[in-house]
Amino acid sequence: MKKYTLAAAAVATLFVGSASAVEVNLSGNIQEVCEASATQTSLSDMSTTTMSGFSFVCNDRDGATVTITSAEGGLQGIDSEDLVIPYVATLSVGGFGDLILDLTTGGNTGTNDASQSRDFTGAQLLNGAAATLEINFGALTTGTGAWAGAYYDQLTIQISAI
Ligand SMILES: [Ca+2]
Ligand SMILES: [Ca+2]
Repeated sequence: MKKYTLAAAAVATLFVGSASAVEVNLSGNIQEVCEASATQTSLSDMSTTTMSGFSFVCNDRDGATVTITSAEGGLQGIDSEDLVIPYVATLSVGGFGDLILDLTTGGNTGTNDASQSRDFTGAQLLNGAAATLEINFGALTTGTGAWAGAYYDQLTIQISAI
């Protein structure tokens, strides 16, 4: 008699057990960060110099393009539009390759907004890459052939997600 009672209780449990569920949706966004920064932003003695302290970070999976642009296409005389002392700017990014802006090809004539670009992969830039910028005037400022006066140029170094 006792055995029969136990079996009945087990069957009853099977029929009353129902199920229910809720779904929890998880989502979120990671903001795109594509930034260039520098700790030193001026050079005023016309010496061939390697400037450190540049860095680039970009979390776009496709990578990014880094562009360096010279406003005057050389170190321009303050009272002589487009008459320049040429130089070469070399941006070395994280050991992944050099971006070279060679402003010597036009001789002493500078073309405004001369620029050069190079692509870097997302993996190269995801955690940030340190960079150096070398400005190389060669022998042009130490020999003869450059007029006296003040000279200036402005380099813009830009990073853009691809
Ligand atoms: Ca100019
Ligand atoms: Ca992209």
